[in-house]
Amino acid sequence: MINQSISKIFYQISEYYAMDDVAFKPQAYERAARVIEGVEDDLADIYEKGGVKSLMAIEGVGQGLAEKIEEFIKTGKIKEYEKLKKACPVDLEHLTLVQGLGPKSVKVLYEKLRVKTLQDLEKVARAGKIAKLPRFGKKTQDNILRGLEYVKGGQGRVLLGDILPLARKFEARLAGIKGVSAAVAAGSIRRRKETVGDIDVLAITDDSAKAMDYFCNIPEVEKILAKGENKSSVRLHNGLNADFLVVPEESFGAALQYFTGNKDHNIELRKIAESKKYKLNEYGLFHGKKSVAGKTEKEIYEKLGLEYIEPEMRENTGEIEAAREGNLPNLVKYEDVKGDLQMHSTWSDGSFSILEMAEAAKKLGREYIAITDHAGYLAIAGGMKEKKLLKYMAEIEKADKKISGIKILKGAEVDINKDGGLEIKDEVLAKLDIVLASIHDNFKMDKEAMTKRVCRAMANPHMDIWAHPSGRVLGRREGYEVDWNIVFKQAVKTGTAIEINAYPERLDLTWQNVKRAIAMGVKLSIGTDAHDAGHLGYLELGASVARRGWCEKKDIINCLSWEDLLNFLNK
Ligand code: DGT
Ligand code: CA
Ligand code: CA
Ligand code: ZN
Repeated sequence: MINQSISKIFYQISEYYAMDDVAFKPQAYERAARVIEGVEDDLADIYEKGGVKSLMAIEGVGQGLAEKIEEFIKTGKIKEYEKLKKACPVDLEHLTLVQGLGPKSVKVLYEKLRVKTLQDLEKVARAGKIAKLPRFGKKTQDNILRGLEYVKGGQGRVLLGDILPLARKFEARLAGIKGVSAAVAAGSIRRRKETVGDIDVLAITDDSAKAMDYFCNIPEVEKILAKGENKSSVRLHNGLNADFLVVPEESFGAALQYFTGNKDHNIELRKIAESKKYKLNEYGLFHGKKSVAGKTEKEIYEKLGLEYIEPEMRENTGEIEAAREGNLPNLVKYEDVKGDLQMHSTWSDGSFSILEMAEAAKKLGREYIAITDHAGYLAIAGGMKEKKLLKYMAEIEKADKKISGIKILKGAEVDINKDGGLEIKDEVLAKLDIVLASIHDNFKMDKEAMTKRVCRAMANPHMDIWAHPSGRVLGRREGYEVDWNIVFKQAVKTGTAIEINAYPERLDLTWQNVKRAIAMGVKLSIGTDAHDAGHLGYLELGASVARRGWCEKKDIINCLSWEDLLNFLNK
């Protein structure tokens, strides 16, 4: 599959042109890079079947870009990229991961200090050399050092959204092998943690050797690290390790429990077992030598005097106590989420038309969606002002009339300005069905000022949802600081919902804050923030954050019926 390589190169070309403020090209390359990331078929196959023309059928790919793709397929290189890279030979892919380091700063750091890699960057920052550069200063240097720590901390982990499809592929393929009666990806994937360190797959089979051979030879494997009778470890081409374990049927529940974790949850369970004179391990729950449970997780929890705890909640943050007291929440189910409340179209920085997004959402079974293109000053993202916004609303109404079986809300994602004002006039906001508001600039305000900014925005009666609340981007930046207590109180008081952004690198509100928010009575909303029809499937990632944060149906406005949702929005 060459799509990923081409997408990466296009992103970098985009950044190279952004270094020099070239017009249009950065946006064109970035958009194509994003679309290509989501294309399911191999570009090489598409090209083989229909040549440059068929590549041009891809959204955002015109003749020029299609020819670049052709060049890569034929020669393994793109000359334009090689030229740019030669002029500024830096590790753009990783350097731009550091918060606050845009392409332009990367260029200056290369020209003045010869910074090419993350290691170089760390060296000059620690030596205090960045602080001495004009327009950088000590504060920027400190920020770069903090950003570096964050990037390093995330290295070796991948986003759940990137790995879940692969984990499911493994499960399905293994389940199709003769003799295999169950195959489940356990570990952090089963708990739906936002980032994943490795893939842990368990299976029951009556032919262990066959399953092991199969697993060690799947096309994704780069190298076999260890191969045994019941356990193997491999390294995948994507850099992750995968562990594969075969367990007997009577121990499956115990193994699944053990390898789902997390570790702290397991340690607590083991303590409870000991207090009841049992012994708990990956083979079962034992009384002396006698197994008293092990086939299913349920019977293990039961024997320990606990209600069954869903995997997403197993983080040792109070779930065991709640299970003992019969106080677990009635956790929201994935299928309870009826609609998607944030997505973008070609009216701002999305890749698909309003109708195309609606059709794709309908195919996925959504009952309603909100189209929420950027409005305000975010020019890079095609932010609309009032006049265009009115035309856009008419277009949504048209699409809504045209399509049946799914309802479309007229929405917008409006910029919150530095003072907490919304960047669109109230009289126009009043015409929208749903108003999301979010922070896209001035991230580095101090906590108090940021808290005031958000509270003031929420006080605007037109604002329905605060979108991607902390602004965190996994592996890139931690998110800004607000006083969550104050903000949650204000959300309740003003009836503003807070978003769980389902985009794989955001998953923000974080599950930890979800838990605090709903305990205070805050209502939450889930939005995929899709910029491409291929992103609409992320909704389940948002639901997984809700489940990790102990949400019930009543906490999530996407679980409301269409009528009740309208009532909520009209309040
Ligand atoms: P990851 O892979 O870093 O995203 O996180 P996990 O949770 O998948 O961790 P991993 O793959 O190291 O181990 C899988 C599970 O195995 C883990 O969630 C709990 C269990 N486990 C691993 N090491 C220990 C241990 O030392 N004690 C106990 N009780 N359980 C362990
Ligand atoms: Ca793992
Ligand atoms: Ca593991
Ligand atoms: Zn946004």
